[in-house]
Amino acid sequence: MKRVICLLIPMALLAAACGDDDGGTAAEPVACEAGETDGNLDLYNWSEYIDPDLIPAFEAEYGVSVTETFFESNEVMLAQIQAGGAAYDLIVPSDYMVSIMAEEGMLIPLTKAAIPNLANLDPKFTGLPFDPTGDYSAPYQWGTTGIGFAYEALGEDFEPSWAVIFDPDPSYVGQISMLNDAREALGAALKYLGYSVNTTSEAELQEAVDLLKSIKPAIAKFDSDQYEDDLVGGEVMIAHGWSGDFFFAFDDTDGWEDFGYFIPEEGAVAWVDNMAIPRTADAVCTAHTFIDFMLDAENGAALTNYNFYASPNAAAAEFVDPEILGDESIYPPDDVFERLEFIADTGAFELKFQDAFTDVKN
Ligand code: SPD
Repeated sequence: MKRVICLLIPMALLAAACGDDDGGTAAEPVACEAGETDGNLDLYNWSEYIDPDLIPAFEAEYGVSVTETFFESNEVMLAQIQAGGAAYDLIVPSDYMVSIMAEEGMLIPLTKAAIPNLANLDPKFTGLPFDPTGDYSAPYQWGTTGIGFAYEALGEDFEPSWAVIFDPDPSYVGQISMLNDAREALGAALKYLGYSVNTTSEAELQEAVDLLKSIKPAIAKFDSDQYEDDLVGGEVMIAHGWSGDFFFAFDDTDGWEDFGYFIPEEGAVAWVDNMAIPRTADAVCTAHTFIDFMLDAENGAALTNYNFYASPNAAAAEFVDPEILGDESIYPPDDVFERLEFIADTGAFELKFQDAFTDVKN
């Protein structure tokens, strides 16, 4: 059975879990200069994550074209990069996935001299544990994972708890969606149970599996792609998902009065998505130039003003819509931030998370 499951999982996760945990051979840095381009850019990103005006602006400024392809989970992206089909030049992995890919030698070290706008980063977003030297990645956006809801389901006065999902009211049973993402869905269950999202205890993980299985009849679907549209479209009443995706959908449909988002009181996941260059990239210098372009103060602000995720770019703050900057659901205050946990690379235990989630869904 283990062997079958191993075959369904990206090789980098297997490397640790199935015995080869030595990591891959490190990729060599490429000599690029600031503003240099060496071909068109193939960008592999999460969907609805970039202000569409920024792509033509980059193309016009640098005389290259950008092709965007989308992924909906870190593991899908990892598997695609390993399959080696398209040679993506720039990817946007989350924190723990940067660590996994760097460890496996899948990322080209950044030539920092080609990215002068790294200086714009908020120091809080440099030296992060998943890439302590910043050699492999540059932060793109950050946010939280919580619960989007229809006021029709929860009313105005409710307990902001994961119980909304794990002990659901019969009135909205069957109208709940959860992220189709092992670390996030199990992470939510672990938080509700009072455990770390980065547990490496098989017993705790099993409790999370049992909990998710017990509420499966209440779950309409596991989905990471259109849950926010399902919420504002009335297909579900409660959705587990990423902060900015909800706000984007509320804004898009004028739904601010009917829908809301909260970070559960038991604690939740915070994450940072990052720009990184896979070792299979063709246009490595263009990728560096694109990273620099995205770290420009006004371009960084345009991102946040478009996708409602928080910016790691300190210089961008003056150009971010003050309403967004002051919104505590987007920029959580310190007391909320203290309850958040970043997903970390659990090494050999990653495979157990993937197996456990397969078990939940089957
Ligand atoms: N629509 C863009 C969503 C980006 C979400 N990335 C979050 C990953 C957290 N593990």
